[in-house]
Amino acid sequence: MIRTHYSTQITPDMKESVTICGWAHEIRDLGGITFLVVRDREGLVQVTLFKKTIDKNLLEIVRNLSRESVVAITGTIKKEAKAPNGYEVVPTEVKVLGKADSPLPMDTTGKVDADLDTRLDVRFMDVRRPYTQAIFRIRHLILKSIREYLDNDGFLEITTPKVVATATEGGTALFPITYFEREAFLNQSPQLFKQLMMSGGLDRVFEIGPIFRAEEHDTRKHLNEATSIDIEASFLNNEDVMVILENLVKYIYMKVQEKGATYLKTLGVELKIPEIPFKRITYSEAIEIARKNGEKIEWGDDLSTESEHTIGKTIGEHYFIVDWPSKIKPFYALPYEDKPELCRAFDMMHPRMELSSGAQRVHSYEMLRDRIEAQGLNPDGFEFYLKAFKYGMPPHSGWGVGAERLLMTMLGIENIREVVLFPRDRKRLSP
Ligand code: AMO
Repeated sequence: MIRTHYSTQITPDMKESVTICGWAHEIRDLGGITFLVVRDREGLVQVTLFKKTIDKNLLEIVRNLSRESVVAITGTIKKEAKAPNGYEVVPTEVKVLGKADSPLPMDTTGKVDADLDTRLDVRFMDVRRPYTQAIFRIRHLILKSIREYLDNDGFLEITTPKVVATATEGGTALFPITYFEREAFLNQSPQLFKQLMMSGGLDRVFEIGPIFRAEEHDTRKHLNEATSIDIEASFLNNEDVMVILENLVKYIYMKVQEKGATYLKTLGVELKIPEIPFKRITYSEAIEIARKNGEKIEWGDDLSTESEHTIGKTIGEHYFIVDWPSKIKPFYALPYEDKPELCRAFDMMHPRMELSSGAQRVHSYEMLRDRIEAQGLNPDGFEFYLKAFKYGMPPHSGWGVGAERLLMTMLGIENIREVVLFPRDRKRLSP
């Protein structure tokens, strides 16, 4: 390996020679002294070349270096209170490993602002900015803490197919693809497969994976390819999985606060840990709040973005909307026995937007078949799914959370595209 240390692993008192690797962040030539600031994943290192004592060849290499070229610097450590991390490197060797052309397609120092489209076009460059990197560091912490939490709670991580034969979340938002001589689709949700595994006896499963939605609208909270965090659990009802969800959200916030302090600081975010239990309001109460605040919405309508905002403002913290009309929730949501017009579905909301949907599921074969038909779908297309309900399906419940929405609401980020490396939207298919 070329590198001996990341910038943050070096201490001012180190005696041994070190090799750091990174990008030429800044080069300042003051005549008698030349500073090269090298940036690696963890931070900045000041490399100082004193004209009087330094090897002429090294000085030439550094003076001719273009910004953002990749370098390996070997040298000794000198205490320097004014430098990042309190030390500077006096080089004995400078290698240029990857030369950068100039001018650069965007600035990486944070001194010149670039609009989001420009940044997304050269995302590899944008991710070099500490601000952008901090977002993806926190994304990593979120996913890691979810795996930790669910693993501790007895959930098995599974992976289900993304190329499928049927819709799950409504036929309109499907991406058709060619699968040899047949038509297939990109999966909208692992829904049917995670339920199959309840019949399979895995008892508690989770998946973190891509979902594809051919939604036409171009908004700040919709992607055409998103990351869904899904669970499914047997012998639990809707309330049981809501408790898992609110505990998980609190855990994630706590872990990010504990492990992500540096990145939160870079982003200028002060986290407020959500208090549990989250407030529960019924769908009818939600409609009432929206109407009282002037929204034109009828009982039985899905919540518009405006209504979500109005209700969110009134509640002011994470909350659940429960007891939805059976008609507007998918076929797999279980209607209440004593009031079948309502079902055991819930949405988990941040004041700004919906973060998750879930439900106790229908687990009777006959009822499920009827619900599929009632929603205008053809049960024949669901043969592979329905079969599992015929041969011993336990009662079960689950939910799906959008990873990007969780991240953007946590960090107060306005546009969902900021929190995906390579967003897919109505216009963007590359990079
Ligand atoms: P739903 O369709 O509500 O439910 O999706 C669950 C969560 O996934 C996120 N999400 C999206 N995020 C960004 N862009 C999109 N286009 C997008 N679509 C969905 C949201 C949403 O709350 N099968 C059910 C879950 C379940 O019942 O287990 C489902 O997919 O945060």
